[in-house]
Amino acid sequence: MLYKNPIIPGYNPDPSICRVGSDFYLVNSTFEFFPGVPIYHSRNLVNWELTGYCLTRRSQLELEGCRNSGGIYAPTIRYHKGTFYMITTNVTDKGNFVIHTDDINGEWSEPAWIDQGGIDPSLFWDDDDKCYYCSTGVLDGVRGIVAFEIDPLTGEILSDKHLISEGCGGQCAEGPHIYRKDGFYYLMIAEGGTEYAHRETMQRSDNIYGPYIPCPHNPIISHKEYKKSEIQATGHADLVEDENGNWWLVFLGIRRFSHALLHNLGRETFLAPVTWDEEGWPVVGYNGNGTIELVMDAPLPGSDCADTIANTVIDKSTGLPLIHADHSINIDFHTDSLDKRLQFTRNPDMSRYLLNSANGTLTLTGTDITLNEPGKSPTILSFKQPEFTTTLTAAMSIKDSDARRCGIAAYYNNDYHYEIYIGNDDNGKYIGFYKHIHDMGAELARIPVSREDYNLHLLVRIDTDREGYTFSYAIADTVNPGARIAYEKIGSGLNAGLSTEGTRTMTFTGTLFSLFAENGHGVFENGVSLAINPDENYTL
Ligand code: 6LW
Repeated sequence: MLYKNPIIPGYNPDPSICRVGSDFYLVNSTFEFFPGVPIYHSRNLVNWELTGYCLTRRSQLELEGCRNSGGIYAPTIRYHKGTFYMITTNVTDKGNFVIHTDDINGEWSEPAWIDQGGIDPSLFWDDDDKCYYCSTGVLDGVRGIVAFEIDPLTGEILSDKHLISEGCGGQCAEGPHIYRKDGFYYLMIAEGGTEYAHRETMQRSDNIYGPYIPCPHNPIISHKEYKKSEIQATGHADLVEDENGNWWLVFLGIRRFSHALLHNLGRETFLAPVTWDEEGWPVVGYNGNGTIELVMDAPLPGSDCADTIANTVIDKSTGLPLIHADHSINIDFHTDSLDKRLQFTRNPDMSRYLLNSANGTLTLTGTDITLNEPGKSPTILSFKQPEFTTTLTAAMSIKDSDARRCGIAAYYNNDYHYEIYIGNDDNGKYIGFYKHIHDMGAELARIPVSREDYNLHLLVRIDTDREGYTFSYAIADTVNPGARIAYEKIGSGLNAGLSTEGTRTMTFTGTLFSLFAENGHGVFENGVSLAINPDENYTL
């Protein structure tokens, strides 16, 4: 059965996965964004639904003053005897902590902090039910992967600490996970750093504390030498076995939007089938060299699940069955609670976000914190850009939007964003377009709104492709952006200006579409839609 990578597109890095019966659960890192650690659910590893978050309370996730790409680093999700565990690092708070729940769709516990530095913590239960912790760390001055026995409910350390690996020759041994198979302890690690040298290695031992021996064909996955591939920086993986005994690897990767070594969608979640060779070592994918493709053919699980039945189509280019995944987004404001896909930047003041399900409006009340401010929580709600070629449409009330600025941005962080907005100043209302890259920011267009149009609506349209973002607008007496209306282009910005490689500090996130308001009210009407357009054949 064919499927398309990435399976969870857009800024969804550092994936970890577990299975309970026929249900797969996957989590990602979220850095400065709140709520933290999304939980995705699937039965076929291709159609994923965002069901909620692990960190939904400030007592679990303190992001005050969090730097860009601070906060929540790589998580691990595991299930053991009726309880789910999620362990991760808040680099802005007290470091590594573990939470648990018996209901994956309910509330999670308060953090149990762990007296161990480093990042990328993981948990492993041995056959005797003992639980072990591993993460990056330094022991007796040596940097590598540290492991010890732990109480997964309290975070109490129950044994001496052991340095079990310094990696298999790459820098930055991180993202460790331990698995038990055929009498061996397998230790899988990301190495090379999360950029273009990223790769995944495997080792094994008959003792959990080692010594570990490396897989003879390490790295088990790497695009370091696969320069022609759109997919790069593959690594930070997790393994899972399905009910049919087939194994799967989820891992992060990036997609270049052109031949340049740049990516603007963030590190995304990819999937590859895994087989085990005669010596008991994992083989990732079918290329025979640890590389993967955007379209892959594999024995996906859940062939009889509703999602597979509903989404199986015939792939035109091969004539083979393919499980389609729809990554378009339709956020409706005629609801009593915010769409789960919307996230805040750092901890929000919820009094500044008001949904009115009766008239289908979302009112944002902006403070004097603008999009440009570092380390703060502006009035902003964002969802992830999942593909290169998209069209966003939205509507705003001109008369009710009295904010200094309120509108919609293509937003990476406070240093990198392009936005169209309703502006209010002493001369009245106007439509503005602004770009901010590094320490350079400018309003590049300002179009006055005539007073007789104050009762009309601003229709916003943002068209994206592999080059950039084109912002257009219309002033109309409808809130239906799909109505036959002439849109006027107001400005554009390049993907390159919102790419991770170009950020002035090391960042780990990706471009979002963001509703925002500064110094007053921004009233958004009906909802926000993001259509996915065909991505014409291109050669990198
Ligand atoms: C994450 C580390 C990494 O904790 O980048 O891809 C860090 N690997 O393992 C932030 O995502």
